[in-house]
Amino acid sequence: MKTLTIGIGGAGSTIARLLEKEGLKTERGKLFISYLIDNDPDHLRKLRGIPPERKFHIPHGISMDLLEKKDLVSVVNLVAEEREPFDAIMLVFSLESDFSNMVVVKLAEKLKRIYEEPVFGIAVAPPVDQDSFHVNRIPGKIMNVADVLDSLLIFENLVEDSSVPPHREFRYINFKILNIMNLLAVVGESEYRRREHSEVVIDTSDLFNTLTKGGISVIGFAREKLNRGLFWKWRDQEVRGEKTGRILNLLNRAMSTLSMRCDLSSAESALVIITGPPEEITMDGCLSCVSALESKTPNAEIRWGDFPIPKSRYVSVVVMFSGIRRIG
Ligand SMILES: Nc1nc2c(ncn2[C@@H]2O[C@H](COP(=O)(O)OP(=O)(O)OP(=O)(O)O)[C@@H](O)[C@H]2O)c(=O)[nH]1
Ligand SMILES: [Mg+2]
Repeated sequence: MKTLTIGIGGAGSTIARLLEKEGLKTERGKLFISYLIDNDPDHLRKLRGIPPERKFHIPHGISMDLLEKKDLVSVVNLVAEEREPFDAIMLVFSLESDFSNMVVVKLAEKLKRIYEEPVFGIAVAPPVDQDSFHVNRIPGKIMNVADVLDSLLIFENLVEDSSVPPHREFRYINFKILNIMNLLAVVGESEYRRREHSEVVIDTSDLFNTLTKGGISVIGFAREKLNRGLFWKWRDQEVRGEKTGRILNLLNRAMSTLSMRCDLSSAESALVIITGPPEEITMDGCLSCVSALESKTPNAEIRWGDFPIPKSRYVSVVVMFSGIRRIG
């Protein structure tokens, strides 16, 4: 899947630039093409690697009228000149910032009038259990932006790994977003599609159909490095049950580190993707994941599939929930 990514505000533009710079590249070129919008021109200048013509400065405190009639019209006109074909538009921003939220709503409305492709949101949010002015306003802001987007995927600015120093926390979250988006983008890319090995093939339409409109979406990811020395094929004593156990264990880990804490029982849809070398992915493992999800999300429509990557040294599980109405 190729996405036209628009980073809005300080957080959004930093993440969008990371996606273009470190995001996957295939024969079709980069999977993320990024445009950056911010009210701080110095910040935009610092984000190297994105051509200046794809960076927009929108002055702080601009009136809504001017924003809609002038600045965002220029943004949309420039984006419309993009000749690379893409499958989705992705607006990346921080829910905390009023500036970003205003731009997202107005920009999404304009883009949806021109493009048939879905317009998704990727938002970072302050930890939901903090009691502050900003946090208390998050649910209202979610409703506001979720209304205009085809789906809103949220990442809490929360680092579960205590070895990460405070000044590296944003970087850690940004790389987490990068890794997850790379994985989602690769699903459906034909050169990576190994139909011959797959138990159940998953593609971009499964992804789009899971990302429902309204409410929020969250995602979890866990992986395990395979302990393979030289000649592992001859020495491999693992039995089938162990592989299934590993997959289920990864699912549980993925569910315990969801991108935002929320009430899963309200989810409308769920998707689980198992990746790794084909010999490590068992049908039993996949089906156990599906039943585990069924019990956690009784009302959700569940999609699943595996994504074999021959010779990969990792087995990983990605799980996504959408249409969630209750956070915290
Ligand atoms: N995950 C992540 N969060 C960030 C990053 N930079 C800032 N944030 C968070 O996002 C919040 C909003 O910051 P910005 O995106 O810079 O805000 P803005 O849209 O530029 O709006 P202003 O408030 O006008 O600067 C901050 O309070 C931080 O908590 C980043 O690189 N990654
Ligand atoms: Mg800023």
